[in-house]
Amino acid sequence: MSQQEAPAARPLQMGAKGAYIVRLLMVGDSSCGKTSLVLRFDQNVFSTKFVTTIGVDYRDKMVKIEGAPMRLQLWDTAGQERFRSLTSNFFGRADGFVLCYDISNRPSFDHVIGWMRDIKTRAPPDCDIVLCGNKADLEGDRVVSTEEGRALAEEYGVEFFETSALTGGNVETMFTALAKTIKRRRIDDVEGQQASVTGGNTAGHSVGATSAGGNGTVSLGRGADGADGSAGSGTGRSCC
Ligand SMILES: Nc1nc2c(ncn2[C@@H]2O[C@H](COP(=O)(O)OP(=O)(O)O)[C@@H](O)[C@H]2O)c(=O)[nH]1
Ligand SMILES: [Mg+2]
Repeated sequence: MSQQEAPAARPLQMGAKGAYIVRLLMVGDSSCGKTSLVLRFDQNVFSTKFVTTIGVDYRDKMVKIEGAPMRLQLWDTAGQERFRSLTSNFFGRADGFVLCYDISNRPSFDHVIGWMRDIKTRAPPDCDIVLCGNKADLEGDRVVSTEEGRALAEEYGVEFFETSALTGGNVETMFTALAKTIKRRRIDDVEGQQASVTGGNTAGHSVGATSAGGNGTVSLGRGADGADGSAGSGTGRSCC
């Protein structure tokens, strides 16, 4: 992937109400918490009920990212095989993906590879991805370590968060980070505004610390060895 040239990013579509339209798809195995993450982010609620998502659900969430109004369209897909061909029709129009697994469910983590393959074959090359290990509150049942999650994210060059829809930990941070990455690639870079951004690191995709007060377990890509300064190339440029 490091050999690949970065594809030209399309500008984000501007909606009628003066906000950029950002299509985010929730993908991952059934019951890893996709619907719960969307509900936590959108309404700040959590329910223990498992309501099967049929096909695709949709919610709108307005956010302001670094001054840019963005209408996040959250497409909450069903993880079951039988819906797969239906949901994958939506891939081609996505701006970003939240690829979820459940830290207490090993197969859901093993299947990340398949989901990633789907994204890479069907999604636009300039989409951004975040890998999201959900149910971080279930520490006692954890079977996927944070390091494994982070290592896989690094391998793919995508951002990584552990979240809990139950406690709300890191949920907003994760969505905001993805929106910020998309904003930088699809608005700032496209409009050639890097030079005017203060504080350096404009290419910066990534990451690390999104400002939104992440408690808990944010961790990203290349933090550990200080390599995250290498912004522009390779790793941070997630997709596809
Ligand atoms: N402990 C815990 N349970 C969760 C969390 N997120 C979702 N769940 C539960 O996991 C089940 C499946 O969640 P759901 O959001 O429907 O998963 P989806 O199939 O991926 O949309 C439900 O019983 C939720 O209450 C979480 O962060 N922590
Ligand atoms: Mg669901």
